[in-house]
Amino acid sequence: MRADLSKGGCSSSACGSSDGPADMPAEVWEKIKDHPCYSEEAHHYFARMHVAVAPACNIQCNYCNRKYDCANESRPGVVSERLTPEQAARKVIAVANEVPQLSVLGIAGPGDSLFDWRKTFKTFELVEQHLPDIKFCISTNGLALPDHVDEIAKHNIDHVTITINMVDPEIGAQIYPWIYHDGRRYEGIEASRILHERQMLGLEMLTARGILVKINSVMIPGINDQHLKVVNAEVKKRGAFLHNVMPLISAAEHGTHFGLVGQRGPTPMELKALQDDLAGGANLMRHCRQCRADAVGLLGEDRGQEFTLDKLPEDISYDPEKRKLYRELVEAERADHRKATAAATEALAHVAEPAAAKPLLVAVTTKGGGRINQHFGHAREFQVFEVDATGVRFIGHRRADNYCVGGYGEDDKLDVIIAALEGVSTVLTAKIGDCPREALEKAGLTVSDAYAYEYIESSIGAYYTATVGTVDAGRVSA
Ligand code: CLF
Ligand code: SF4
Repeated sequence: MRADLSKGGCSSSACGSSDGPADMPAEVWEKIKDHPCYSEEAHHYFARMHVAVAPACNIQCNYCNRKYDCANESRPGVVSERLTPEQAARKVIAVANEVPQLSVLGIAGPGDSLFDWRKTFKTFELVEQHLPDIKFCISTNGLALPDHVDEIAKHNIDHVTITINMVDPEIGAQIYPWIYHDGRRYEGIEASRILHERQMLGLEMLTARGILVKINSVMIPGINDQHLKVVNAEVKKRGAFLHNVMPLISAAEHGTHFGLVGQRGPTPMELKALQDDLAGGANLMRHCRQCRADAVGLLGEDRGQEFTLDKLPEDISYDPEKRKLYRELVEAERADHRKATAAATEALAHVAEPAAAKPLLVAVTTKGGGRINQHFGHAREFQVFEVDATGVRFIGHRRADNYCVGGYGEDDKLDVIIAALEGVSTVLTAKIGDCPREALEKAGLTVSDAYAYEYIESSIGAYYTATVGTVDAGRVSA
């Protein structure tokens, strides 16, 4: 079972709330502690699955092509297998039997979960009968939200995501060409005004009922990038629990309006600069992986292809044992991880000349469990952390194609990785071959496998302390 702790997926520490049980009321911690999107810590250990039961949508976003899934909570350019609520319930049981990390069932399209509300709620109703301990989560554009808040509360859906890209309809008109509301179609500024009012009303109604609301915003350079500071303040005022700023992913081959007109997405450093600017506002989520509407597994991994309809047994019953054992194991591991992180923070307070020490960006390769436990050649993404005398903070992930598939590397992929690591000074990994090590070092990066299988935060802390040196009885020792 221990192996499950490090199987697949991302891990990091800063999406969702990076706070722990001591930083919030017990009832809130209870709601987020096993939710991989709402708790940065939980995403090391717990998995979500989405079921694609809601295909229709009531608005048009300029970053969406209807052929594909809802790009509000999903990477554009991928299509999910549509399911009926009955098929979805069967799939949830199959996944729960095989993936002990599973803690959350989300409905994130492939259209809007609340425009197709009958299918969404029917799915939750069916799943509830078999897995009473799974958490429910939905993602919506918010237009139909105010009409369904009571039903959301009735189904114990504690987590709702609303995609809010603007609070100014003039900016909205550059993102949404039309909406369909109350039996008619609206365009331009009027469409965005209605959408904005419904989003704010829905947000207020949810928070008034104690439902945790995460806001997703798609960062679109030149359109809403600066405006997202205002969005952050407005949603914070209305009680949003988290704000997740996601980069626009835009390419002509996706066939979206933005893709076709050449609207670009932000670079990783532009995204980081905006997130840094938002510090002090609504809590930021930085570990979003822009999942598919049929994603299965830890964030950053996608096991959806193991559970396609043709692979699901007709008759299936739920066996809770594996998930129960896994949870017990995670409790112990989490406590250990927290202790190691606290010790690392304490040690960092003694680094030399903290005021002069510039924060370093360190990338790690991990399969989950909060440890540096992945071979460089197998990494599909890097977790990036910032470290200085005040501590180690997760700041995001950088996607990179597998450098090494089948035991050999490809140089052009290595170039992609080096470009993706813009701003990063050090890579900590479980193992790396001589050839990629030399290439990274030639590009100015420091590489180390000295912390293999150790916790991420304590390794980064130890690396930083060793690099910068500590102040010991008035003397600096490095
Ligand atoms: Fe799914 Fe979204 Fe719920 Fe998470 S995803 S409905 S809140 S269970 Fe999470 Fe995926 Fe990012 Fe969404 S990483 S796209 S934020
Ligand atoms: Fe597409 Fe989602 Fe926008 Fe609807 S809400 S248009 S499905 S991105």
